[in-house]
Amino acid sequence: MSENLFQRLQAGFPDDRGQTAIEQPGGRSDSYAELEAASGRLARLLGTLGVAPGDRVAVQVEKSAEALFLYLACLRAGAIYLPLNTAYTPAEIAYFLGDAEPKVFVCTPASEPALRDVAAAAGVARLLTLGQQGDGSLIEAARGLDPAAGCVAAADDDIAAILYTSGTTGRSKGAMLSHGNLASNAAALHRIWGFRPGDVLLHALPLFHVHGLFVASNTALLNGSRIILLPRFDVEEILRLLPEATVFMGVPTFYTRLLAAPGFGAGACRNVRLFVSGSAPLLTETFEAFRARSGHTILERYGMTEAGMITSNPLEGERRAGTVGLPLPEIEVRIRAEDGGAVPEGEIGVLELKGPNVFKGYWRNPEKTAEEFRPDGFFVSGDLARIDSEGYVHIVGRAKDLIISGGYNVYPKEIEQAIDALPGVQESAVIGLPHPDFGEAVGAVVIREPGSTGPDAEAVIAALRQRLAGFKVPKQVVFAERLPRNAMGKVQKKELREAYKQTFA
Ligand code: MLC
Ligand code: AMP
Repeated sequence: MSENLFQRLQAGFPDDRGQTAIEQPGGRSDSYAELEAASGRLARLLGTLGVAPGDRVAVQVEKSAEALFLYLACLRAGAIYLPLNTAYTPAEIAYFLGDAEPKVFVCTPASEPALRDVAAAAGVARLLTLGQQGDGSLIEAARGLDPAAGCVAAADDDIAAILYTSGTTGRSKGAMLSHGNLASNAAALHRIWGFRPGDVLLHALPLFHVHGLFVASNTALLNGSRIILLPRFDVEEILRLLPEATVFMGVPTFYTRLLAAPGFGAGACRNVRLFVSGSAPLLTETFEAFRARSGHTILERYGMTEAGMITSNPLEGERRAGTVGLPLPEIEVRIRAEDGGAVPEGEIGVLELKGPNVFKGYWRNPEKTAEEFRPDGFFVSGDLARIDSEGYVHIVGRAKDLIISGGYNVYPKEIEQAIDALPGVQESAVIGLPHPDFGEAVGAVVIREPGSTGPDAEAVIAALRQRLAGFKVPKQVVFAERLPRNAMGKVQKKELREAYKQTFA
């Protein structure tokens, strides 16, 4: 069946459209009727701005009901939604706008002065603003427009969203996700996680990544659920609101922070039926401490931007610590050597996958797309894994040089390039180090040019802050005489990780 994702979600909206769709604690609640009307007005607005199907709409805004309505409006208009992390600096935004060439860019009223020239330089036709309280020129411009906007037809392969994901070369690539990709993944999760009438989602994830936007929001909307939308993860707010929820999703940092809160226990979880974790490895000790403290077994799943969700521990049946469970329906996974060759059963190799969830390629980058697919259509994840005799997938590491800090991906190459460009620096190596809060944190080992006395650690950090999102900036910068290399001249990051592993202990 080929249908716009919005229509497929709509099929799950409650018959009584007066029921709550989005509740913002301390703010407004919007019913499903209001969600349809608000996204309709915004879809109309996109039309009046000349946005045609296939045009990109880039968005860097704080989390709000309106941000979700804008996403839905893009679906309805056939536009390609392009969400951007609020932590990105104007220098980073310049790259995304230049690469994606959106017709419209929506930013916050506060960031507009800094982004006006960036948008103009990228040739963006219209710059609009959206504040966290629904303020700004976007909603103003949509006021009074006809809410009955309808929904353009979309084929399964039509692109619904582009999500940028960094690469090992240091340049971000836009992963193109189609209506069919997102619809199939939402339907699969809805089914395997047993979504049912009355489910309430407590939503504390950002809306600009797969986890918060597609896994959490699409699945809950498809269920016609009430979504309690928090602007960010805040332990006190979670403890206050968790008793109203039946489903909660988070990155492992959410769970370690909950465990660190004295007020957290079975009482707070009394109505929750499902805790989901993903985006980074959940430590077995966290899994077990959570079970002991709350009586709940966290369900860990595994996914990535290019493919949405790939595997999940079962809802019924054993949820195994240290595993990411079994492939979702219609998704095939296999383990291969890095060169694509066979690997004996049960051994470690690179996880490859195929299914209706797998993206349509990188935006305007057919070479990179071709590199990451096997001739028989399997996508190479870059994650090292093994599949045990009962089919459970264990993610044991990464073939790609990637750090995952608090659920955000950081590609060392990008940070190394920024450090190496600083005066007085000869070279650097950026590594992920164990961190009690973020799981992994970014650390940098810097080699100064011979005879150079600067920069010092503070200067490196200050310089990087100007250019890079805060979560990418190293939490620790150390200096060394040289980097360890193998006979081929390749920096031995494993050795560095070993040497500095106690940094954040
Ligand atoms: C914030 N900071 C981080 C950070 N988040 N540093 C390292 N890693 C992180 N993840 C830094 C900021 O730059 C700032 O530094 C300081 O911490 C405080 O910022 P904050 O915004 O107030 O932090 P906080 O609200 O505590 O955020 C932490 C967090 C957040 C864990 C709640 O990072 C988060 O929501 N993470 C979830 C990411 C996510 O959704 N991932 C899904 C990707 S999808 P300074 O120095 O400037 O003060 C995907 C596919 C899949 O991976 O399988 O799901
Ligand atoms: P992203 O590019 O942000 O979509 O991040 C995807 C990456 O996150 C995957 O390739 C994995 O390396 C990692 N990831 C996601 N879920 C898990 C998990 N449950 N366990 C371990 N790694 C995970």
